Amino acid sequence: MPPTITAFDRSPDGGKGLARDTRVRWALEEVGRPYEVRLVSFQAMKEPAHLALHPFGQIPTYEEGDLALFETGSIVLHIAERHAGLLPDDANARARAISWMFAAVNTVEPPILELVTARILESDKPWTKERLPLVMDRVRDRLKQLAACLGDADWLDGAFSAGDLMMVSVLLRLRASGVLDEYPSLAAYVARGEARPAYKRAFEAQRAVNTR
Ligand SMILES: N[C@@H](CCC(=O)N[C@@H](CS)C(=O)NCC(=O)O)C(=O)O
Repeated sequence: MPPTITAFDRSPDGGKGLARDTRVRWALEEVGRPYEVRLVSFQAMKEPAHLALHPFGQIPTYEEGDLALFETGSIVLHIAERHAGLLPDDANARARAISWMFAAVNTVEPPILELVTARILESDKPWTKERLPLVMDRVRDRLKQLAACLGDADWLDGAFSAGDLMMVSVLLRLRASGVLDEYPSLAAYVARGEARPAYKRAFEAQRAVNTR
């Protein structure tokens, strides 16, 4: 039985691939694992049946046999640990790739989410004008550090891994702000991720749902 993931029945981004089911679709495409998708409305996400799968009433979730997971980091790690293609065989390299997964969601994504919140959800608040430059500075600090780590390499640590998959997914949320273009090596890194056939399949699959 293929795993089943959940996704928005209509993503607020209209199919730009920023909803987090795209990361999970991408991981499944990278390892060549077919999957099914159950679409949920905002209302259904807050009802008991979905809350039993996701304590915070969000998407995506992942169900496979009697296993139910939430949180994209854990879902992508689960997929990467069970199928070849997203984590190196060498134990130390594997541990480093997992560190990059955590860094993506724990260190790089938080200031990016702050920026998205300030630009979109809080754009009409009187204090946003003053706050935005501070939030931008925090994002730029992280991008500068990340660009220094990447250097002129294609991927963060050797071959493409689940760490890159998570990092590219997180950075994609910055595109609309224009700040990613201030760091050409990171913009090129994200473009390399998007050019992967598995990413393209994942993107098209979520777009088909959101433009139907
Ligand atoms: N840390 C979680 C975040 C999940 C999340 O924020 N999901 C969003 C969609 S991308 C959601 O369901 N938002 C609706 C809501 O929170 O009500 C993860 O990585 O899975």
